[in-house]
Order: sequence, then structure tokens, then C-alpha cells
Amino acid sequence: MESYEEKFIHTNEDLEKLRSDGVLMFQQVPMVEVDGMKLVQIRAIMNYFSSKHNLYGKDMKERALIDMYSEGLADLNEMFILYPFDPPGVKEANIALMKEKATNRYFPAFEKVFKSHGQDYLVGNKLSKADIHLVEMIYNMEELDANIIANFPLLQALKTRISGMPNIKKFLQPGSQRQPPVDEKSVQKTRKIFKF
Ligand SMILES: N[C@@H](CCC(=O)N[C@@H](CS)C(=O)NCC(=O)O)C(=O)O
Repeated sequence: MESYEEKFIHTNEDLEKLRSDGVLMFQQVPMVEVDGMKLVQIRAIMNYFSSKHNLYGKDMKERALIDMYSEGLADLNEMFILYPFDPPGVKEANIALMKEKATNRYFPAFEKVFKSHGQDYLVGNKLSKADIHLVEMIYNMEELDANIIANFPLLQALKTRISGMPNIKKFLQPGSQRQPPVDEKSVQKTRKIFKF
């Protein structure tokens, strides 16, 4: 695994400093400095690291499948990232909608992929970024409903398999990089930093 230094934005001044330094192409974060580049746009960043570390398929067709699976999950993830900022009422409705979509649309679709080929990973019998996105989504949805994958045995097996990988195990340990569910205090802090 590459070593890296993670810097957090704590105040609007931190953000404005980056902007005035001219390092944010669209005045937005996240931004990653890697291999002489200052990369923005989260999907561009993830795709770069996936290519670099061989998590992005062996040919065009595998990459197309990995993109298709990742983009499906990105649609659901967008709702997940935004719902803490919803006003009361809307928030509850979006939580219900995410649970419904995870249970009836996304998780059955991925369970079916595993059932169709009987392999340990979604694409090419090899770990790809799509598997990582899927397991991340399982953890996200479990924050909303702890039993959400109860009826998806192949997704349970994937979660166990990926979570046991040494780097991921480390990442998932309490107090390490994975952030806990967003609370009201951090919602207010984020609003202040980004002025919305
Ligand atoms: N499409 C971009 C969106 C980035 C984005 O919305 N970043 C927010 C913070 S999470 C931001 O910097 N907002 C300030 C702004 O848009 O002015 C990505 O996926 O990276």
C-alpha cells in the first residue's frame, strides 16, 4: 500500500487558503497530490489509484463492467453522502428510499452477478475497485439497517472476504480512517466551512 498523509479541512480559512494557492482546479475538494499531479474529482482520483494498483480489469470489457457496477453504486452513494444535510422530513424519506433501493434494486443485482459466475469477486475472478465500492456500500447501508444484507448470502461472504484483507482490516478498525456516521455537529461544521 502507498503511504500517504491525509489533511483535513477544519475551517473555511483552510479551504480559502487552498483556493488562493491555486491548487484546486474547480475550487473544490477533495484533492490528492500524487505522482506530480494535483488530482480533483473523486471518480478521477479513484480511477487513477485503481489503474495504478491493478484494480481496474485486464481489458476493455472488464473495465466496462467495473465502470457499470461502480456507477450504479455511485448513484446510491450520492444519496448517502447528502442525506445528513437534508431537512427533517426529507431526511427520513431519503433514508427509507435508500433502504428500499439497496434491498430491492442494488443488492439483488449484485447477488445475481455472484450467483451467475460462482466466483469470489465481481469481475474477472480478481479483486477490483467494484468489489471495494460494493463492500463500502454494504457498510454504509448497514448504518441505516443493521440487517440489510440478511437475505444476500453471497454479499455477506464478499463482505467477510474483503473486510479480512490486512489493509482493509486496518482501515476498518475503530479510530482509524473510516469515519463514523455523520452527526449533527459535523453537519453544522461542514455547512460553516462550505458556506451552505
Ligand atoms: N464532483 C466533485 C464534487 C466535489 C465537491 O462537491 N466538493 C465539495 C466538498 S465535498 C466542495 O468542495 N464544495 C465547495 C464548492 O463547490 O464551492 C467530486 O466528486 O469530487
